[in-house]
Amino acid sequence: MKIIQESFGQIDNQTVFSYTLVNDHGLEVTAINYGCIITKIVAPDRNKNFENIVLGYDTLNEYVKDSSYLGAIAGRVAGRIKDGSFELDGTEYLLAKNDHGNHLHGGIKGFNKVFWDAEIIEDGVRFSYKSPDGEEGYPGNLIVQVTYTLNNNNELTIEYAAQTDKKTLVTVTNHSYFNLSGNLKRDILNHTLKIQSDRFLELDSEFIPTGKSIQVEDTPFDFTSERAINTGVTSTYAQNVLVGEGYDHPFLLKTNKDKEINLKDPESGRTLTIETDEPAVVVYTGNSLPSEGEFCGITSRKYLGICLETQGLPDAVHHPHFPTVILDKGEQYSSKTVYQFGIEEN
Ligand code: FUC
Repeated sequence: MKIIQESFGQIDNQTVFSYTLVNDHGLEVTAINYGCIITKIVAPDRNKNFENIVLGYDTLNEYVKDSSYLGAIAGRVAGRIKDGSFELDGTEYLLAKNDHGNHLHGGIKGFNKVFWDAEIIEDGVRFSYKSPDGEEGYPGNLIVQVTYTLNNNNELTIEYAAQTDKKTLVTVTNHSYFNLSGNLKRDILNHTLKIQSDRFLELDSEFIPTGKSIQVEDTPFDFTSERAINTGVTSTYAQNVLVGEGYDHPFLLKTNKDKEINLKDPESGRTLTIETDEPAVVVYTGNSLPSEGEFCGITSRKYLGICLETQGLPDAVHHPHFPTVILDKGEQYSSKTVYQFGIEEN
């Protein structure tokens, strides 16, 4: 294992560093201390071609301007909060509204747009950030740590921890767009996905959960056995059409023990297996990626990447029957997601 620290650029007279974790098989993960952004993951295909398998930019400036949350940590609360407001213990909190009158991924300047302190640790890097009381409207000073480690089983582990001095909301995730074809050679429509999930959350026209969950059986949301992404993209099923032809939905995860999510690119043979202790994964197929701009020389377009956002349920604060995302003073928020990069032989 090797860890390489380099300068990635400067904003406001502050240098941003990149941290590249390289394991003994040559698998590489690079992250920067701005937004905890994963800028690059280099993994082999079945012919041992090492290529980048996430959407990223070449320069810091492009990350500063980005509005697609490329590779970043989304928080304090990942996903949407209806009307950008909520009530806790009789007090109403007004959040930054950055998505059609709703709050999305932590607001205008969420965890994806701030500088994090970085510390190199054994096999990885730990980022920490102090989010002040009132930031983007949230109560409580929140201390957050995000730790990326890599091992020789080709596993990238992301561990999240947070503590607050006042009751607040927290559920964070990583917003990497995976594209296992390598160097964005193809879009993700022929990738297959498998998820141990019987139900997904119905969304309204603003992509906010209605509160109702739907059985996946006999719908394009049935990923209990391998299914190609394009079956949902070409479907006339209302929930697929609603989000811009594709998926942008929370799937409820059945168990904390089994391998829960499996993404595969049949052509390159690359696979990604995700294990998480979170109750849900939001599957977002890049339906709203812009049709201009570039990712390292490749023109942006719909379906160029897929996000698998392990997290608490979006808008949980407005749905008492969803698992809570409230963190109280004295409590510890902690969560872990493991990404294993593999190969399926022909
Ligand atoms: C995802 C989606 C949203 C949004 C954003 C960039 O997580 O849920 O719809 O477009 O990312």
